Amino acid sequence: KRIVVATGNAGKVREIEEALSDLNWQLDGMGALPMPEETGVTYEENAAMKACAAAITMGRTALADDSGLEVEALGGEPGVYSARYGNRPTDLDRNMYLLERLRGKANRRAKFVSVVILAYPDGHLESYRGEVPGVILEGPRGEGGFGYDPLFVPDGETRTLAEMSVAEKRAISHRGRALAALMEAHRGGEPE
Ligand code: ITT
Repeated sequence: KRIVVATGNAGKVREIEEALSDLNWQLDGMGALPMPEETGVTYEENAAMKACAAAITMGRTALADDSGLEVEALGGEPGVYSARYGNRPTDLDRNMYLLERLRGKANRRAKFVSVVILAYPDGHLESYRGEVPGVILEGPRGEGGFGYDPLFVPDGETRTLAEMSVAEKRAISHRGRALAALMEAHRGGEPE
């Protein structure tokens, strides 16, 4: 009934709290808990490392998300390296870098991927994955969301993820889908 949300990303916290609000779980932040270095080469590895580190340190069930943007014309980059793409320090710098890398490329197709892992204190893990396909614009639109949201229009939509409310983004996004699968698995149940 109480879980630690193991992320230092305020945008993720907002989306996770909104998505899981129907579950009867108390979601706690990490406080000053340091996050492990993300040395994995898959979302699953990195999400498991973050969730396990928090579960072990806090002695409680922990939830972590590892996610990224995979751009076709860039061979799937930045993928698991999305948070530090081009060594650029801010979301804005990384968005500009992505636009530079895509300049002149006709294929603007991309997808977001999210892997959400619940780690229990006994070492048991549950893993959920969600994806959303779409296209990268030539410039940013919208003030909401975080990361690459201002550049990304999901298939079937006209607005970027940054032009949507948290609830609208949740209904179609990679993280929303992963969290919906988690909710489905826990309907009526408790995490510990
Ligand atoms: P934590 O590890 O503390 O959770 P982080 O931001 O470092 O936070 P990741 O390592 O999973 O998280 O990196 C994911 C990056 O991918 C994130 O920083 C964004 O640049 C991008 N990203 C992931 N989900 C996104 C979303 O919903 N909208 C926009 N960009 C997203």
